[in-house]
Amino acid sequence: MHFDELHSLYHLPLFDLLKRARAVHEKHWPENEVQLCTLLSIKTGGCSEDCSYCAQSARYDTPVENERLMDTCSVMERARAARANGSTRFCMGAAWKGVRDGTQKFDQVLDIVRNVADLGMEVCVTLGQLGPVEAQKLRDAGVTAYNHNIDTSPEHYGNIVSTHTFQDRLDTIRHVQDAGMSVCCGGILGLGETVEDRLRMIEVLSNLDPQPESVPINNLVPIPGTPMGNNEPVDVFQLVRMIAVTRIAVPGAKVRLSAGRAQISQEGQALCFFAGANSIFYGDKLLTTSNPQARADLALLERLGLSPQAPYTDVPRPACEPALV
Ligand code: SAM
Ligand code: DTB
Ligand code: SF4
Repeated sequence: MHFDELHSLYHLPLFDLLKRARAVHEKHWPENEVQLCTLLSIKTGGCSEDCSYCAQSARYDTPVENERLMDTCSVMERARAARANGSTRFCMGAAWKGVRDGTQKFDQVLDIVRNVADLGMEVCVTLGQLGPVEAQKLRDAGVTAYNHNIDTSPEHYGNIVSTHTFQDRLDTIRHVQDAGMSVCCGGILGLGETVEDRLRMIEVLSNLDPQPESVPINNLVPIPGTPMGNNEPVDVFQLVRMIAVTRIAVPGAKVRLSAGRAQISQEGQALCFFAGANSIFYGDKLLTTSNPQARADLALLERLGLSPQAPYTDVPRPACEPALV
């Protein structure tokens, strides 16, 4: 969609915008379901990049303790627990600039992916930049979706990151698409951007070909010690408008109400679901920050008459499940 159209939609009276978004939502997503995704940080902190919102950049003194890449069996334990709790998508994040074929860490990630893929959930990873070879190997190992956010507008990107470019992000997304994985790509609200920046971001997302399979909308979780640590929270009605515009611009995507949900009231979240959000991160922790309690989320969905997207059940036993005696 073109920026001008997005701009007109965004500035409609709120209820008119919601009505438009709702019609698109009901056409594409009539089931009243919300996808539950569990996140796990498989390698935490010590990242070379300087993304000014991130708890895991080595450039800032944040409360995060660095942790090495997890071993396959420890990841499997967490993945099995996520599946048992009803998650249908398991997303693993690593604090890296990117990955390279032929390195030990990439081989280890491929081993993790092969094992998690056997559990039958959707498998998403976010490892930073990829080339075509790495993308193909991840796909062959069983990755279904790759998360790589553009985070903000092309114009604002240089104000929040200097160690890689907006074009680098687009190049990785292209490699993911060429390898046949779904793209999960979205952004963050609250990085000191204007409403126009947010709409430019949606313009770029909606013009990806094919459009992303999922669009995470994160609200900045301000991290002490980062340049964005004292940023003001985003107004909830601006968030709702952004969700609605995203729903209209990328109608077939899961729109994921992502980081920062713990800071949004239940009423605010309900409006986001009404506006078109149909996926959340589920479980008490995001990568390094907290998320609402799983029980509270299930209770909220029930009160709203929404159901968790049906979990996958028909799966083979995973390779490193402990033997029954
Ligand atoms: N290193 C990889 C990368 O940058 O693509 C993957 C991990 S990175 C933590 C994944 C995404 O999490 C970022 O693109 C950003 O959208 C989101 N994120 C990171 N820190 C955040 C924060 N403090 N608040 C909200 N979203 C955040
Ligand atoms: C995404 O867009 N949000 C998730 C996931 N993709 C990897 C990450 C949110 C991180 C929030 C801050 C933290 O916990 O460190
Ligand atoms: Fe954080 Fe990813 Fe940026 Fe590294 S590349 S600082 S992990 S957002």
